[in-house]
Amino acid sequence: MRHFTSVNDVTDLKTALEQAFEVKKNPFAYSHLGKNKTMVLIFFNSSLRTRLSTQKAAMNLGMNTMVLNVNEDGWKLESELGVVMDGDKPEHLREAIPVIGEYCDIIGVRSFARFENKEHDYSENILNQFIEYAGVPVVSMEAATRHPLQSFADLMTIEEFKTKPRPKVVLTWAPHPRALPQAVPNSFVEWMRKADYDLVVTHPEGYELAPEFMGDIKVEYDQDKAFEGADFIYAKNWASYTDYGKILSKDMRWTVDSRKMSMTNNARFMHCLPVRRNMIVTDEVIDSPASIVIQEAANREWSAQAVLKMILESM
Ligand code: AN0
Ligand code: CP
Repeated sequence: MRHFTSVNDVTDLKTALEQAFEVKKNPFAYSHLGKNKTMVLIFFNSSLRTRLSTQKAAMNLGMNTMVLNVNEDGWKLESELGVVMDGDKPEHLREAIPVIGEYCDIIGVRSFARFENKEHDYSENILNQFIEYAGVPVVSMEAATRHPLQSFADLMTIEEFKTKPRPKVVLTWAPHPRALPQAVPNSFVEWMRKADYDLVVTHPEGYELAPEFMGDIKVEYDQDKAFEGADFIYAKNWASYTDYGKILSKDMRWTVDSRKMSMTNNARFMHCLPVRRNMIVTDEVIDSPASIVIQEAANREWSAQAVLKMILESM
């Protein structure tokens, strides 16, 4: 593996999962692999889990890590080509990226959708500039349209908790006060389709995800009906794709609560975190034994480590 930006960079999902469970069982077995190698993690947006789990994964492999919070510790970076740089951004990605590449062996980058222009966000302009100019492997730590390290950890978690070979997995939209990207749901759908689970997506009208992610997955607009017989409930808010970046609903009837969970097949509750309690999910559900959000977050270390290991092994 050279870069990791989507499920398409994984040649074989089964092998990737095996590697993740192997490093989970024995985290330091490959601590020689990354010796004298450095990973730089670049954040254009906030993070708790991704920054800590990815650094930890790199350290488990013997790597050194450096973190740069663009906008806070670093120069603000211009990403558009051909602009007269007379604004608040003193440096262009065209120089910054190859310079960073000189100092490290792998770059991790987090750069969310900006919701200014749909085509621009969906072209993955920033992530693709990193791939083009870094000269070293690039790992997406959530880009404009995908969050593959999250989805890989989600897949591990479902594999660990499933009680049948092909569980019913329900991705449900839930209300949130601010506009959030489609990266997590896009990626989740992409990975669940590849895993061939029985995937159902439920959301209010107007929240349809991009067709290139949904493929032939059907939307069940009735959330109660979607929950029937579910083995996993994966909650997430996202802003509208069609009416790009808009909040069309804050309908609290979509909050995941105990009544809805009681219609499932004793489903486990999942969320990528950070989660707003009593918006996305009630305290009662997230504090119940059905909730596996902490175990899910814990797997972020192992999905990242499996990815870094595969990259280091092909260097
Ligand atoms: C981000 C999102 O929805 O993409 C990150 C989730 C991992 N969430 C927030 O900004 C709250
Ligand atoms: N789930 C996730 O990526 O969390 P952070 O935004 O805290 O990294």
